[in-house]
Amino acid sequence: MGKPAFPAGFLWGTSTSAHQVEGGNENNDWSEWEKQPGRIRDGTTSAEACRWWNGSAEEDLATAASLCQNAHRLSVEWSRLEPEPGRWDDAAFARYLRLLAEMRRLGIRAMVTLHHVTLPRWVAARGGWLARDIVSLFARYAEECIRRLGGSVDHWVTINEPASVAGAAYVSRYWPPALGSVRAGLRALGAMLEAHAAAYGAMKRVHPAASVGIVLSTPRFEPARTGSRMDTLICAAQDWVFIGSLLRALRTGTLLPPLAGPARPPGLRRSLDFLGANYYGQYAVRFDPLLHERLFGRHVQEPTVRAGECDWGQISPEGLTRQLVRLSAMEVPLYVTENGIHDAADAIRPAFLTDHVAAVHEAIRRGADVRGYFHWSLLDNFEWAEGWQPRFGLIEVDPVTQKRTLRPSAHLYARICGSNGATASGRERASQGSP
Ligand code: IFM
Repeated sequence: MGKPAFPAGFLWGTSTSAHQVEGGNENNDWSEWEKQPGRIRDGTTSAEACRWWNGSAEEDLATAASLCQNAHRLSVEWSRLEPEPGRWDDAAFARYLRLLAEMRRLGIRAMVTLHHVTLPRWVAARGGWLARDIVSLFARYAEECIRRLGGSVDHWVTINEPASVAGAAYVSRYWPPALGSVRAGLRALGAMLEAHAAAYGAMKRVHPAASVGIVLSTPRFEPARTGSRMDTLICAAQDWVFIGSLLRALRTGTLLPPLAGPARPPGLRRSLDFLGANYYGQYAVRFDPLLHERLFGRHVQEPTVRAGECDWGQISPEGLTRQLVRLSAMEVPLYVTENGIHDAADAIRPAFLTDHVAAVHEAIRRGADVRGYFHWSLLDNFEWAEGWQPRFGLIEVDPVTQKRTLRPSAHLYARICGSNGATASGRERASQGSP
């Protein structure tokens, strides 16, 4: 291993989300959806997931601690905490408090996300992110969470990947409510930004010193053909809708087209104590006049990170460096809140991991204020419409027997975490069987 290279206090962890790992979530918008034929590619459901709700969370996080991780990003499930409008479930809050206390005991810092894909059934029935009162409902939920859990949480994320949710659930029909409407998607995205701002304000009124941010999906978009003006134009348009317009809105407080909603949502400007970036890869964008629902751009990169129809892009650590350097213009601390690859055999992951950690280091060297790296994921889990087929875990999980098996990358990552990010040498990567 090389010499430790990251700033003191750097967070080294992994990410999960409630519905993907808890099991037994029967009161949100995925509960019925995932049981409908054809919704989940491999026919599986979240079912017991990784049994985190029933005690396995503590065991898995103890494993994470033994692997030198000092942080974990998890989400709380709104449908458990507020199963009916305005009714808070004390037992559910107590369950999360127990988990957070155990994390503290294990020396694991907590980053907690309030909304990670799922909505309570009753919110979905009102229209989800298109509901008339969604902004105040979300702010009320955020306020209750910080009141009850605030003392145990280091960093709060309001919303995970708003543009992915708007795209998959409102523009396309891949996730519920499957509206298939560009207009609905843009309204939903605007509402999520408004809700983020309202939640930020509500949380800061309760705990002014709380660290509150948002997590964006930040793939890199590149024109497929260098020199093609149309590819370049469409690529810039996709980047604007997916990332650029959100960054602009968060920095200036103004929603510019095509985002829909009030021009200046109250409290949006500077509603960030940090920014989280989820990064999986890079898309090569090629102009296609027939693909209007994808802004006339087809993604034509080599399918290095694909499962079924879902493509996480082409592996590009350099893309991560460039995105982090770009995000530093936001002038808030940055966290890589997700980065990973589905690779059941763990053949590609070792090199992926070390190359992306090196890419984060390079971003820091170029001036980006990156304070942590969270690998997606600690363990295999329910990958939404792709079911259990994509295996993102450092720990392999058999969803039937619940048996855990550490993949070689879990040990490799432990060495990275334990040495505060010393870059793995080429020899080590070779011994992990990676290219
Ligand atoms: O599993 C998801 C996660 O819920 C959100 N970000 C991308 C991951 C991998 O697809």
